[in-house]
Amino acid sequence: MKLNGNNLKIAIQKDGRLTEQTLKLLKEIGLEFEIYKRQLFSRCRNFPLDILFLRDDDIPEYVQDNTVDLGIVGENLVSERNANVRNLEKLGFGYCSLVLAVPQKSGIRKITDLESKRIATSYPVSLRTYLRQQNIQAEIIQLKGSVEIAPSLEIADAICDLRSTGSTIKSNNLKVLETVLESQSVLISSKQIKQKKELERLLIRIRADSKHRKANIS
Ligand code: PRT
Ligand code: ZN
Repeated sequence: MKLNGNNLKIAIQKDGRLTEQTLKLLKEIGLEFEIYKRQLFSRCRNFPLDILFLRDDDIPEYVQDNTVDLGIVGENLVSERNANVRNLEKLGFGYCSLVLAVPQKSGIRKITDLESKRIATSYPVSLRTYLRQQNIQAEIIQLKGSVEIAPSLEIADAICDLRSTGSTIKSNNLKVLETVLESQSVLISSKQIKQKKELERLLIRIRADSKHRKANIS
């Protein structure tokens, strides 16, 4: 099976924290499709849409470059990539915050104490922007994963990482100093979508669904 050039293309996370709820959302709005293992994409039976399964890291660029029309990712990733895309709708799942945290016994008690300190993160762009706004000069140590163990390895004085329940921060004897940004999953689109009518039809369904979900929560 090949991608259909006339169909809308949406990129979603293949296998991660957002996958289950993203698929649930697509099913809830009435899209009919099957997923088989190792398949790179699925075609909807009842809507001109192809669903591509990708690493979340690649989604903002794919949407920006118009390789795909739409994507579902965390807002944190959209800002980290400075992606030139449209944010169409917040989807109400995948909530987390990017926070600065320090060891519980650290002498760092306020943001300005971070001056000249080493901060480990997988989000260097967001952190750099934040530090610049706060007028703080610090050394950014970029790590791909396991950022929370950097202080106990003495390679950093603080970390800047995503937090949802807070249990990772706690179990690593860290405490939150400040929130850099709040995030949830978001529907993004390319700025050059051709299938405007189909997009509008899809958006109406997604907006109705997220309204319904938000109403159930409150
Ligand atoms: O394989 P792929 O590249 O697609 O996935 P990934 O491993 O890069 O990303 P994944 O699946 O971990 O996260 C995808 C998105 O989920 C993120 O970009 C966020 O938008 C969102 N999200 C929500 C989170 C969290 N909550 C979260 N808690 N992403 C990561 N975490 C990590 C955090 O980095 C830390 O290690 O969970 C740990 C902390 O969790 P708590 O609950 O202990 O606070
Ligand atoms: Zn990723």
